[in-house]
Amino acid sequence: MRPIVTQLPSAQDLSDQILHHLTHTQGRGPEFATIFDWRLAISYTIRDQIVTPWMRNHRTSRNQGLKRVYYLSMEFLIGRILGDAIINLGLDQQMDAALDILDLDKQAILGDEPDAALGNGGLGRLAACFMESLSTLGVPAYGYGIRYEHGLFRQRFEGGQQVEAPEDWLNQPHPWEFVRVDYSYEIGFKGHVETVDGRTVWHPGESVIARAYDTPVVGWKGRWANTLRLWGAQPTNLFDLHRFNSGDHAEAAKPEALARTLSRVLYPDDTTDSGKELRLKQEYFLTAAALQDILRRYMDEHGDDLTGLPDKVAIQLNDTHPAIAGPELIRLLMDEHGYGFPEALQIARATLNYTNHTLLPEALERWSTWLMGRVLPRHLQIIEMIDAEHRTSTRRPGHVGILKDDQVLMGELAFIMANKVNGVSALHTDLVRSTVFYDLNKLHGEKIVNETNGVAPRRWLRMSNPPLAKLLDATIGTEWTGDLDQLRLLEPHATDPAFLDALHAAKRQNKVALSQGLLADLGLKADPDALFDVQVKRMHEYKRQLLNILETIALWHRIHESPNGDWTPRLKIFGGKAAPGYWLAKSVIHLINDVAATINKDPVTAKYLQIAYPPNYNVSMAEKLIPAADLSEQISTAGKEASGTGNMKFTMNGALTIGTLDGANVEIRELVGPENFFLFGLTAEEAAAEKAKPGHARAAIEKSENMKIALQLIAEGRFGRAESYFSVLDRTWNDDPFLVASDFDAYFDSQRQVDAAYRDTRDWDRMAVLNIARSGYFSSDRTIRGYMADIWHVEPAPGL
Ligand code: GLS
Repeated sequence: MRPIVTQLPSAQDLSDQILHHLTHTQGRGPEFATIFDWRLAISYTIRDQIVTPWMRNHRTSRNQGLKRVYYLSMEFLIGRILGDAIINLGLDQQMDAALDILDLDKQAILGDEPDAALGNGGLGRLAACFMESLSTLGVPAYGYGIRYEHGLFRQRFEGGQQVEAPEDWLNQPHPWEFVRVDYSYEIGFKGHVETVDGRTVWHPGESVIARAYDTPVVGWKGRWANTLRLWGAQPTNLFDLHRFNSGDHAEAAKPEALARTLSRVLYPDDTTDSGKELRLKQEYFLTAAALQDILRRYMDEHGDDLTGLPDKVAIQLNDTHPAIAGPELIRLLMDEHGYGFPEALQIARATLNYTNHTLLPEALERWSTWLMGRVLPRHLQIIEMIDAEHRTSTRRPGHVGILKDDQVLMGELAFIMANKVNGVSALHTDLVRSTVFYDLNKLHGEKIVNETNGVAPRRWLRMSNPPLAKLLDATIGTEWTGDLDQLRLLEPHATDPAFLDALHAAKRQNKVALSQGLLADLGLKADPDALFDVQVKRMHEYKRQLLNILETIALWHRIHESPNGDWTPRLKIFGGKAAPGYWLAKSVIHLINDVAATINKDPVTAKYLQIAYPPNYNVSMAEKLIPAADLSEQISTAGKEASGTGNMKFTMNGALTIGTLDGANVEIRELVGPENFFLFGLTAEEAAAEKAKPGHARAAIEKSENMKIALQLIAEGRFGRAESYFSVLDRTWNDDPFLVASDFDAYFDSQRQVDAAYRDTRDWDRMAVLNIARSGYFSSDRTIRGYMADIWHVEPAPGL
């Protein structure tokens, strides 16, 4: 492979450039510079290095007319950029030395960068990993999203309860982006549609400008960099000067405020359909801007004949959020470029693809035809045409369709408009076929493919876990970073005592670092030799943090019963945010915090059990928690978690999993070996049958001594006023839709097996090695190769 960054700068070069940017870009002398000034100067220095492969991408892709991938996503959960970019450019050692020359503290500099939190959870983080892998593999690609001024809210706890505060990452210069004033598109909403000389014309009643902000995303070894293009909304008329001059300042600024609302906030719901007009407008804003940009680039490079579009353009819709792309592309082809409906439909269908990320019914987007008709009147007409065509062509009138009960079903729309539809794990794809898209699968089964998710090993192993990365480099060489299957070379070391000691020491180093953080932030004194048991993810009933905390309570009770027993010391760590309106999830947060407050100050159990719930879980916190975990909690009700990606990160970092047969857990278990995985609980099929039994919750609770005790202790007010969690208790006894009770005993027993296994340190470490060694499949490079072959039919740029 030809290295493209031919000459890496030396430490001295870097330190000179940093000083140059400090002076000439930041306008500060070193004696006055703050951490922030230094961070910006360092970021500009690193950005300069990315520009070379970035320009090469533009030149090569354009000159050679390469096919491109366009990834449309309402979320990109990027996290911090600087550390990842340094690693990918291969500049970590030089940068360390440069910072030594300048006498700067690397951790303080990296820690000063705010997380770019333009996403809620797995779906958004997957998009960020995909962007990195596309660059690593040298595939010409653009990510398109929204430049939200406020990313995911900040979480803090007051009296154990979640309190949300706005996030403010753009309240300071963002050194990674380039504003493209020349790439601005007008986006219309509302208004009316008329036919003039046989052509349909949409006269929008409102419009805003979408302006491009580009962030380069550099791949491993700095060979290639793609663009993440985020759209910011601008008013079409900045200001009502007449009004302003007449003294009505607030009123004069209204058009601007209205437009900006569009890109102001990320919707904080995960796996629910918010169903708000603003959300529909945001989705259209992203999609319409992206499609105008894609067509402009295509016509610049290939001329005005758009029939060849699918040969040069593959568009991926990240869930249904950008599903309006189908009707919008048809609209552009028909109304702006003069194609007839059948041809436009055919071009659009050959270009678009759709990933389904969830089966939860509340997450399947539906818009009332009334709202769709009001906000996007022309699109509703086109949706009606697509629907009618589909019913006719499949000869199934009245059967499966996009329009049902005065609603537009966005999943059906995305499916019908897609060339390929994919699920995100083997089990999930099977369930896509047999449940949500049962009818469409019968009609178009060939469309559905599986692409099991993956994560970027550069960020999630090399960057976030330096002790382990160093050990891997020393043991199997460095090539694993770009070819994660090479982790297999570790297997023979699973029986090598010296290697096991070194692995244990690497894990312990991460646990010590985390313990120091927990002491500083929460005042919690953790024992680094305790089992670190971690559940971090969004708070959602189906993810069953409740199961985890109830098991903790039952365990606490058991330790009290025999305080001199041979218990395995454990630190239970929770992390995650609840959507602000999701009251049940918020009650579980409250419960966990109250239980933690009680247990952590209990002198009888202190040696054996502690709980930590650091607030504001985000990408940066994940980078600290995951490398320090011994046990990964993946305990969702089977059939509910489409894939999970945290589960993969833990495995790669040498944590063992306690989990159900859900999402990608199934594949993790198969690959690492069932003997190296703590399995419990009902299967998806059994869970569905159990749920159908009347009174299943009460029956299961009555059977479980441990669960009864846990519920009773809560009801007695041992952790706080029982009324605080009344809704949780009531739902558990009377409904329990996610089968906490049915799986409780199996989970409790499995945890005791974990206790026993952890006491045999050598054997635990051996299992950890096998988990790492067999995790290569979960690289997002593998996932992207799958999309390239099965869905996009695209090749890396020549020479990459
Ligand atoms: C999600 C699923 O819930 C996760 O299981 C999955 O790993 C992720 C990426 O495919 O997508 N769907 C969703 O709406 N949010 C998610 O995180």
